[in-house]
This record gives sequence, structure tokens and C-alpha cells, in this order.
Amino acid sequence: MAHEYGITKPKGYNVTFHYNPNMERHHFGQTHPMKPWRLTLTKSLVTSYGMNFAMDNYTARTATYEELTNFHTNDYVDFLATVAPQPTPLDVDNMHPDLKFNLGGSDCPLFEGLYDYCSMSAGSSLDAARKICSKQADIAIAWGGGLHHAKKSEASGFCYINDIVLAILQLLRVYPRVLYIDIDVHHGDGVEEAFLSTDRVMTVSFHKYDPNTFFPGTGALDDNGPRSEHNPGAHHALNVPLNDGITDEQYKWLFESVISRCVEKFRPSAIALQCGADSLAGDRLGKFNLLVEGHSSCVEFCKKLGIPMIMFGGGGYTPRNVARAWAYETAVAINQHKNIPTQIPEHTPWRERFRHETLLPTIEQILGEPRQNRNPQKKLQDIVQHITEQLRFVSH
Ligand code: VJV
Ligand code: CA
Ligand code: ZN
Repeated sequence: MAHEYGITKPKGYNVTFHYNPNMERHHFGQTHPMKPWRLTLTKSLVTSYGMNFAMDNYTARTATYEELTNFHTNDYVDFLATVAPQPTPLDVDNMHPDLKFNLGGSDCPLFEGLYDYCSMSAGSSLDAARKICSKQADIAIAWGGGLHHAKKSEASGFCYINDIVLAILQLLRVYPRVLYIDIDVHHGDGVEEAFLSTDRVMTVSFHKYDPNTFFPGTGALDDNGPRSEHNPGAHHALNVPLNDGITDEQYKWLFESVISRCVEKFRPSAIALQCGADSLAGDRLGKFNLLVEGHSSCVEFCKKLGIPMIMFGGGGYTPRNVARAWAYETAVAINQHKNIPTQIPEHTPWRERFRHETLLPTIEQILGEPRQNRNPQKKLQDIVQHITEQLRFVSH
């Protein structure tokens, strides 16, 4: 069946879309920045453009206890499964945090259905990984995943279960080397840490870096993992620390310079791309000047490499911008981004939420005035140089 925009399934190229409609029913609390509802808004755009006709759509299942404990400790997962939610609404300032496993604070509150929410996020990413492993997908999309801060035995930064680590572990059963790329505005510390001692995973995070004021404070340019002689993972953790206000043009140049060098040296057999949308202009937490065009150019570049790829969600705190980016990036995956109208279809549910009714608003439409750019070109060149030097130690 074809849609009004003529979107049909391409032959010989398969994209799978993994989604669980129950995920977005969960709430971190009234004013908490993380809004699972942004997934509804994304799905609404994807469907109204008819993109579902070009993909295999799967209702993601929940991950099992055994799957979650492939990375996380039993103690931690047991605790997650049994903790009672705190009385809602959460009063952040007066809350009495039970900081066991860093749970119950204002970043990682205990809410109704928390364990289900975590297992759905992990389930969608694991389903995506399995489709890549069985070669039933060239690209598998899991917008409900991307929760890169969760540690083996600790919640962190709105993340409880590290679905990305679980998915990469799945990929490693079939693929010798996985390149992890993270364009969320925050450092992908949890994924980096999980694979510090292996040379089968290279992690590259682009992020705002300010150890004193910006979470999580790690990910300096020269943080490349433990450099002991016996660590095969040495030099396989790469970081691209940035300042406020970076533009599309700079980010695209930097991304392509860095990733092309990584691919050339590391020769990944699969890619895991975290598409955190808090690196977009106008994000409630992020402070970059990226437009959907710049953000999605990273997805386009990765797709063109022709390597099997999972696309995860992640951060993103201005829901209308998150939905626009992830819908457009879904269009990139099915190679329809140049064909779909930028005007948001009339029949889109919650269309009124998308100010200016366009998929690709300009920086003026989003911000009025762009944020001051604090990334001189020299800094970006130094980054590429440092990464090139790190990659001299990497060969396959
Ligand atoms: O900066 C922090 C940690 C604090 C302690 C907790 N307070 C609230 C904030 C400062 C040091 N945490 C970050 C976590 C960011 C997580 C990003 C996750 C991802 O995008 O990378 C992947 C999904 C942070 N920044 C902003 C907030 N927390 C924040 C938390 C709130 C809030 C407002 C801001 C929690 C509850 C409420 N408001 C009501
Ligand atoms: Ca990042
Ligand atoms: Zn983030």
C-alpha cells in the first residue's frame, strides 16, 4: 500500500522501526525535563507522513530480567524491580531521596511503572539489535532507547537501564567491531565506561564539555580510557568536547572529519548511533545552535557508509523539536527526506504544537536570535588533530 506522498518500501533495503506505545504513558514528574510523551509526538509525525509504509514496524517487547542482567548487576535490577514509587507529584526540593543506586533523587526519580518503562526501552533497543544481527534490517530504529548514562549498578542522568550497552553486547555476538557514535549534547559516559577494556567497541561522543557546570563533567579531549600496556581498549574511547553555540556548518565538518577517520582506521562492522536531540537549538537543557538539517546530516553521513546501523533516541527536552528531528531522521533512514513536504501534514495529531507548521524551522523561528557561538575554528582543528593522533594507535 502506498501513501499520499508516494512512500513505499524500497526493494533490497530494509528499515525496521521498534516502538512501544506504552512507554510514553510514563511520567518522571510534572516539571521533570524528560518527557516520554515526545515519543508520541514523533510517532505522530512519522505516521502522518506515511513513513510507516516504507518500514517494517514492530511493537517492541519488554526486555527480560536475564537480558537486563547481561550488563547490570542482579542487585541493582532486583532493587529497580521492587522499589515503590514515591508519592506524586514529586516535590524535588523537599524530597527525601533514597540514594541507593542513585535512585530517588530529582534526576532519577522513582515513578509508577518505572521497571516497565526501563524494560520497554531496553526491549526496543534489543529488538533493533536482533534485526541487525539476523540481517533482516540494514537500519533499525529505536527512538525509545539511547539512555547512555546508566551504569552497571547505578542510575544516572535520567537513565536507569543502559539499553545501548545491552544492544551493543547483542551486536558483538555477530559483528567483530562496533562503532558507537553519540550526538546527544551530553557525554555518553555509561557506554564509554562499559567498553573501556575492549578493542571491539570504539566509542565517540560529541558533547558540551564544562567539568564545573555541565553534566556529567567527563569527556575531555584527552580522556581516551586507561592507557596501560595490557589494555586492548586503550585509545578506543574518543571525545569531542564543545562549547555553547556550535553551528550546523561546524558540527557537520567536525562530525564528518572525525567519523571518516574512525571508520578508516577501525573498520566497524556495525554502527550504533545515539541521536540525542538535546543538541538542537532551542533545547531546554542543551545550548547548541544546531538545526534539524545539521543534526540529521550526521545520520545521512552514517547511512551513506553502508554499514548496518541501529539508531537510538536519547536526550531531547523541547518535545516539538525532538519529534521534528527524529521524524526527519526516520525519513533519512528510508531515503525519503528529499521527497517529503516540509509543511507538516494537515491531519497530523497535535499539529498545533509544531509552531510555524514546518518540519525544518529556521534558527530565527526557533530562537529569535542565535546563541553566541563559543567554538573558534582553531579549537575544532585541534580536536581533529588530537583524534587523528589517537587513531594512530588503532588498526584492524
Ligand atoms: O546536572 C545534573 C545534576 C544535578 C543534581 C540534580 N539537579 C536537579 C540538577 C543538578 C547535578 N544533572 C543533569 C542530568 C542531565 C541528564 C541528561 C540525560 C541525557 O540527555 O544525556 C540522556 C537522556 C541535569 N541537567 C538538568 C537537570 N538535571 C534537571 C533535572 C530536573 C529538573 C530540572 C533540570 C529534575 C527534576 C525537575 N527539574 C523538576
Ligand atoms: Ca554526546
Ligand atoms: Zn543529553
